[in-house]
Amino acid sequence: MTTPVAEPTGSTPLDAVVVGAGFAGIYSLYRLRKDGLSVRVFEAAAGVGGVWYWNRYPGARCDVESVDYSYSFDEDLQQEWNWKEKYATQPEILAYMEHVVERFDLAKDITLNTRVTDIVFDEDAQLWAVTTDTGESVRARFVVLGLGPLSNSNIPNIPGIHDFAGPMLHTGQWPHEPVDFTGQRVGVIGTGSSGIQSIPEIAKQAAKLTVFQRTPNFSVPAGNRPLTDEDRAAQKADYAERRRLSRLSGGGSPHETHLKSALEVSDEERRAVYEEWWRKGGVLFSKAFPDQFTSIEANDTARDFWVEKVRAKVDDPKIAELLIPTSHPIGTKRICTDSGYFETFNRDNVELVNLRESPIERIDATGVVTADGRHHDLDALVLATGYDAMTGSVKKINIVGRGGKTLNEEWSGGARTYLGLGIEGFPNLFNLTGPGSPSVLANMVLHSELHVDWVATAIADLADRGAVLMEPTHDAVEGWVEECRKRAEGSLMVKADSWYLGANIPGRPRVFMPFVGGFGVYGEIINKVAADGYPGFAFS
Ligand code: N01
Repeated sequence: MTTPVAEPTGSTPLDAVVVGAGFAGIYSLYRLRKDGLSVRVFEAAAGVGGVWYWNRYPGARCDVESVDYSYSFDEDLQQEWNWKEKYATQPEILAYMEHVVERFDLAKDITLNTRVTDIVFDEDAQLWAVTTDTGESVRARFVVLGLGPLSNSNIPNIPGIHDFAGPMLHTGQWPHEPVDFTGQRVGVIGTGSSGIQSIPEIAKQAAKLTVFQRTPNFSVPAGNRPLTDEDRAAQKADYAERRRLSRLSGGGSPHETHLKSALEVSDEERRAVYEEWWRKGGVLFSKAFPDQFTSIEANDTARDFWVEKVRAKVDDPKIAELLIPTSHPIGTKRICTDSGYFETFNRDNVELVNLRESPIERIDATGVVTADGRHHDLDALVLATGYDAMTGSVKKINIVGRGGKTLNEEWSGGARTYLGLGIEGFPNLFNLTGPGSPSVLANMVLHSELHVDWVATAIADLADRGAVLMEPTHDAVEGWVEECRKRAEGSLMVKADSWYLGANIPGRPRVFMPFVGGFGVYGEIINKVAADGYPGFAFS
C-alpha cells in the first residue's frame, strides 16, 4: 500500500525529523542541533523517556549499573548527576532524562502527544514527508527512527481476555497513578524480566498472588545497594576509563570475561569465577567465561552452578524444579536480574501455576481458567507478556520508500539492514539501535550515542561530498544480513525461542535480529566504514 505524499504545512523543509524521545531520540536532537541542523522530534507519549516513561510497574529498574547506563557526551553532565543506587529505578532514570532535556534546552523542539503515522519519500523533491496523528505534516531531508526495540507491547490473544472485569495492566503501559494491590487477588502472566521484577513487589502487597508461568527463566540477583558518596566519587574519578572500556566491551559496560575458557580451568577455579560473577550480579553472570555463548559444555557449567543456587533458595523442591529452565541454554534469552524473585515462592500468599502442564484456556470476568478445569479467581490481572520486539514499532508506521515500496514489504521476510543503520530503498533514513546492530544486547545509552554520532558524521560527510542522498546498496545489505546470520548461528543464541528471533509473536519470520559480535567490534566496523568513505552506500 502506498500513501500519497502529504501536503506539507510548512514551506521550508527541516533538516531532520526524529521519531521518539527516548535515549536515542533525545541525543539525536542534542547532537544534530549542535551540528547546526534544524530538527523536530515527535513523541507519542505525554512526556519524554521512551520505555522509561511507560514502564512504571512495581520494581522496574535497569539491569545495567546506573553509572554506565547514562550519557557520556557531556563531561559536566556525568560529573554533576548523582545516582542513588547501583541499579537505578524507573523514576530515577526518567528524572535523569527529563533533567537532560531541560539542561540542554531540548523541549522546545520536541512535540509530545503526537504519533507519527506516515513517513513517505518524495522522489522528485528528494525529501521525506512525515505525517502525524494530529494532522501535522512536515518535510525533512533526513529521518532518524529512535523508536526503541521494546516499545510495542504484546497483548496475548487469549480467548476472553477483554472480558476481564477488574483492572488489566500491561507492564509496558503502566498507569501513572499509584496502583494499590492491597487485599487483592492478583494474577501475573509472564515470567520474563518484567514479571521477575514486579512479582516480588506485588507479592508484598497482594492478599494472594498467582503467577502464571509458561517458560521458567534464568535470573540472577542484582546485588543492588544504595551508592555512598565514596562510591560516587570513585566512579566519577574513573569515568573516562569506564567509558573507554565500555566502548571496547561486548555489552557496553566496563566488564570483561575471565581470561580462560570455562573448560580449561580446574573445578575450583571455575567455581570461584562463578561465585565472583554471581556477586557482580545480574546479566554479567552469563558472561563469566568467554565460551559461555559458543560451547554448550561451557554453558552447562554455568547452568549447573545456577541450578544449585536456585535450589538452595526455594523451600519446596517441587516448586524449585518448576522454576528451573530446561528449554534453552543460560543467557540465550535475556538473562533476568532480580531482587528476591525465587524467595517469593516461599511465601504463603504466592502460588505458581505451571502453564506447560495446564495451559490457559480462557479468561473471563472474574479470573483465569486453566486446562485442568481450575478457575483462578482474580481481582486484578498483570500482563508481563513482553513486546513485539525490535521491529514492532517501526512496522506500525506506514514508511514508504523509493518506488512506493513500504518498509513492511521490504522486511516481510525479516528485517534487512546494512550495518543496522541503513535500509535499501530508503535513502537518508536511519534506524537506531534496531535489527542488525547489537541493540538490546548492549547498553542502550552508549549504543544510542554510537549510532547518533555515526549518523551525524555521515550527514556532515554527505554535505562535504556535495551529495544529497545516501542509501545502502543491495549487495551491502545482502552481505550484512549474511554476516549477522553467520555470527548468530556460530553462537548458542539461536537455540532459544526468544524475542530476539521474533519467536514470541505468532507468524513472525524467525530471524535472529541483533548483531551478536559485540558492541566494541560493531563500533569498530561501523566507524571503519565511515573512515573509509562509506563503502556499501550509494550517494546521489
Ligand atoms: O517480556 P518477555 P519482558 N500465555 O518477552 C510470557 C527488557 N527489560 O517484558 O517465554 C502465557 O521477556 C512469556 O512466556 P514464554 C529485557 O531486555 C529489561 O519481561 O513466551 N505466557 C514470558 O514469560 C527483556 O528481555 C528490564 O513461554 C505468555 C513473558 O510472558 C525485555 O525487556 C526489565 C503469553 C514475556 O517475557 C522483555 O521483557 C524489563 C501467553 N499467551 C524488561 N505470552 C531490566 O532492565 C507471553 N507470555 C531489568
